[in-house]
Amino acid sequence: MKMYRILLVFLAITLVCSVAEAFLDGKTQQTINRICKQTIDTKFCNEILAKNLTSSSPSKEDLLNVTVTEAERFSANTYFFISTLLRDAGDERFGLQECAEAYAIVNTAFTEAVSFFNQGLYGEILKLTSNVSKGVGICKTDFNVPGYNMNPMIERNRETQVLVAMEKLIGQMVSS
Ligand SMILES: *[C@@H]1O[C@H](CO)[C@@H](O)[C@H](O)[C@H]1NC(C)=O
Ligand SMILES: *[C@@H]1O[C@H](CO)[C@@H](O)[C@H](O)[C@H]1NC(C)=O
Ligand SMILES: CC(=O)N[C@H]1CO[C@H](CO)[C@@H](O)[C@@H]1O
Repeated sequence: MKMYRILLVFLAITLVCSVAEAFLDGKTQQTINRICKQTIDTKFCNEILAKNLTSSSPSKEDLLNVTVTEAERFSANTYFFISTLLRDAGDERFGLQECAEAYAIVNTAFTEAVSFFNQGLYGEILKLTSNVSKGVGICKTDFNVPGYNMNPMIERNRETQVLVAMEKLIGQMVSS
């Protein structure tokens, strides 16, 4: 009886996992894997696409749409996050102030990317990626943030780099 119950739980877990995995069709999942392997955080890249796609067989444009939309949302959120950190920052404000300036640049570029996407100007999106990289470079992470063991901007910068790499890779796919 006990064995049977364990087996049942195991089956239920397997079922839930396979349903979650099987949402995207095989070809789409392959494409996504190929894109995400070229970024520095495969898991984050996969999550962005898997969680936000609404069709199981999306077009390349759908992939780009999710990417530019999420990139803008992420950078706006990061800009807001930095402003909340600045409120509590003491003497070490300088690093955070630089990151705020950096993410103003990143956010402008990601916002522009959404606007280019809506106009069908996919090639223009590629030109903005250097602005994002430059912005991320301005946000140094060699300072302490009160309340954090590790500077939270390290992770934010990494995720921004993933998003801009995705815009570049998927933008090239769509505009070629
Ligand atoms: C992009 O995605 C949004 C929803 O996230 C949707 O409203 C819009 O129609 C999409 N645009 C295109 C061109 O597919
Ligand atoms: C990109 O960077 C250039 C040079 O710094 C700047 O002139 C331009 O306004 C930026 N574009 C966007 C959309 O951020
Ligand atoms: C609109 C929407 O569902 N956005 C989600 C996209 O994916 C990110 C990362 O997994 C989620 O945090 C968002 O909620």
